[in-house]
Amino acid sequence: MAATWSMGPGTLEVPLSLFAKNRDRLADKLKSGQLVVLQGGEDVSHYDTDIEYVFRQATYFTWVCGVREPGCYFALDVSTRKSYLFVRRLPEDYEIWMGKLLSCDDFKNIYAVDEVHYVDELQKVLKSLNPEKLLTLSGPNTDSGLTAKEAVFEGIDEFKVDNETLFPIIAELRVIKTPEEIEVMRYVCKISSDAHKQVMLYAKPGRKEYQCESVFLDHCYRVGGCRHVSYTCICGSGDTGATLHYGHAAAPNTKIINDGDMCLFDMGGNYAGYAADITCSFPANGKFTEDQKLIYEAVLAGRDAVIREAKPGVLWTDMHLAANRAMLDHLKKGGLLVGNVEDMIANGIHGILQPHGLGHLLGLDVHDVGGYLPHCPPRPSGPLARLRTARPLLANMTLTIEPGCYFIPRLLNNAKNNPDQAKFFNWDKVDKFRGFGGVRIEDDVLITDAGVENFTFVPRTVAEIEEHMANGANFK
Ligand SMILES: [Mn+2]
Repeated sequence: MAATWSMGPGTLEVPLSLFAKNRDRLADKLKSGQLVVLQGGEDVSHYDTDIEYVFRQATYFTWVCGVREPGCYFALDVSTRKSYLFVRRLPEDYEIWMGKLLSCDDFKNIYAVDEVHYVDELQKVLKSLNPEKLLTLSGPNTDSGLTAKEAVFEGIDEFKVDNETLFPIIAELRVIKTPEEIEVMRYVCKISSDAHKQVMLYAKPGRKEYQCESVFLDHCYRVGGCRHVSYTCICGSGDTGATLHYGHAAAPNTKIINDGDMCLFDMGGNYAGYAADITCSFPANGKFTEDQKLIYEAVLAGRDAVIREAKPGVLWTDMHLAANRAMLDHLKKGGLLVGNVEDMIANGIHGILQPHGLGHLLGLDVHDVGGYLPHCPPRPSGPLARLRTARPLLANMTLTIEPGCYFIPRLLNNAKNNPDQAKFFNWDKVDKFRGFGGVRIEDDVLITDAGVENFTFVPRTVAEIEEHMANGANFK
């Protein structure tokens, strides 16, 4: 029986017990007589053509069984703890175009589940297990507002179906990572860190942003076996660094990097479904100006405050404010802001300079699930409403810490026209930063009993970045 999955020599061997443990944790929370049924993702065509997107599995499905192909169902019988995978019954032709047809026994070995049947046997097999109830998955993703796709199959109306019980339980289990999951996260963050370091050595004035993106993709895939990145790469430089979701189809990282630009590169690999999400900001020419140093170190002060203070029991909303305070204080000392930092916060100055939240849960989804489950603090109103969670931290959560400072023309203009906000800015200085873009520092961390374990290994201080870009020093 295959005990692991990997992308070959030199890449991480992921034990299939990772998924078995997730199933055990789930069964522990459920009752005898309940039968969990999940439907995996389907192939998606490019519009009306016969070309398909490279398949990516639904993340709840990955969590429970790690199955990497489309068109499957999965069932977990809570009474016996037995796992059932249902795969497509493929035509003989498949073998001509796609490779050897695998038997159910082959799949059993590949995914280490108890039984494998074809999807057309699903209703019959589930019936034979005589469950009191089927538990299907339905619930809101609080980042996207979309709903998890509930399992449906022919003959499901012959069962008693409960689509409410499963979602909050499985989402909460996903928030707390097991040692096996943490090992995968460490790996994908290390690969992504190394890829960022390669990008920093490659980037220079005259190169295009997308060429830097390409170096990142190459390292993650060629060295780390990451076939996917976790989200569209954001490769801003100079003023494009102030566009928070730069890199999309209408702004595809095409600017030429100029001497004097700050680069803001937000990119993360994906391995075995698990996501990294790392941002590095650095001067394109390898040497910080005084202005760049001021903004960079203000953001770094925010990052450092959270790394210092984060631990189980601490509220994420408080961490957000701690980062904001440290940043505003640094900018005040640098002469960009004037007045009392608490007054600045009361008047929303932090939301002008950093319109996004401090960070988010991280896992199989880059914005991972569980931010606002029914038992958690609700989404705050006002300036903290953009936070993707307001939860107290728990040991074995994985999150990003990503404070930033941006000079976004529209927000600066709003502040200038608002007397309650305008008074906190030294406009003679601040106006000179229009076109600067922004700085974000994003680390991926594990909350431990003692505090924080940082999975991110990139040059972070001004001295480390300059040293790395000058000499390629290898930060471990
Ligand atoms: Mn992020």
